[in-house]
Amino acid sequence: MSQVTELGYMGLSISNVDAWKDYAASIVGMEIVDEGEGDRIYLRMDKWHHRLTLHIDGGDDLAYIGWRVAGPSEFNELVEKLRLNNLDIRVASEEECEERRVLGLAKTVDPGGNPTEIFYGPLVENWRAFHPGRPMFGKFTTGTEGIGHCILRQDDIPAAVRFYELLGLTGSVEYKLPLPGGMTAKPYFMHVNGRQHSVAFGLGPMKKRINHLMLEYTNLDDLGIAHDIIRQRKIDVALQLGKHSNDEALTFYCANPSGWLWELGWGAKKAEGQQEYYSRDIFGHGNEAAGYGMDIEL
Ligand code: MBD
Ligand code: FE
Repeated sequence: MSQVTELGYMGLSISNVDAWKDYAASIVGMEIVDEGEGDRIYLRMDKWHHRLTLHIDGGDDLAYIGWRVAGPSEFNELVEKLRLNNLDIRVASEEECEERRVLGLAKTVDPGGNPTEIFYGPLVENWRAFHPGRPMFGKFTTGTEGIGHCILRQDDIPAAVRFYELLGLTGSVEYKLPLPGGMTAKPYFMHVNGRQHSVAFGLGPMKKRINHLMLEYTNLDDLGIAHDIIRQRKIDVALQLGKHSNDEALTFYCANPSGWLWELGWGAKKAEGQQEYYSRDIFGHGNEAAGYGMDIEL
């Protein structure tokens, strides 16, 4: 089937590499890999060569998002399907594949203008144990569920839904949230594997391409320790600890050194087949630091 299987990797534009190394490793627990290229470092979350690439180019935003497909025939089918739907998609050179450490790669842009890559065959360094940047009780939840989920900027919601449905994701509105001024936010959540959602959008206008990246720990204590360190260091928390109604994950949202959010979580339930919607979260998620595009009452 020509559909993506997981949110496999992400490229982030950053400016302050020292702050990012400290944040990713000492707080969140990722493994830093520096191969001496000078313009980038890699972040490991499991045995893959990397899951995140930090490009030191001053952008402080999402650079690209990488969706995995199973193998070459699924890759060819999906590229063909996107072309038949009038999308501009370019199959990348061998050099570009090497750069991403994958066997096959194509590049396009989603309707929100977010650079989007389709790939198969990531380099998995099975011989190199994941070595967290700080002691961890458990691991990051990846495997068949990808690295996590993200909220992306989309100006044309129906166009975004069509695009992600072409990639093989399904989903729709999962919340109706009253906004000040009598408006209602109706965010969309879409999934493609066991993760309750891999991509979401429709929470309102955004300054950056990405509002947040959600990462999940397998062990609650790793979330607690990340939360302790964030609080000790007085790093901005946009949404306090709380539990979402859709994925039932215990999460909080903290600012990263590029000024957007990472949602750190634990305990998400798996995607279900039938549609539901909610008008609030289960508990918590109180608003704290403002200005991160999460000034909504959940
Ligand atoms: C999420 O992961 C989220 O970020 C929001 C805003 C609502 C429900 C689940
Ligand atoms: Fe989220």
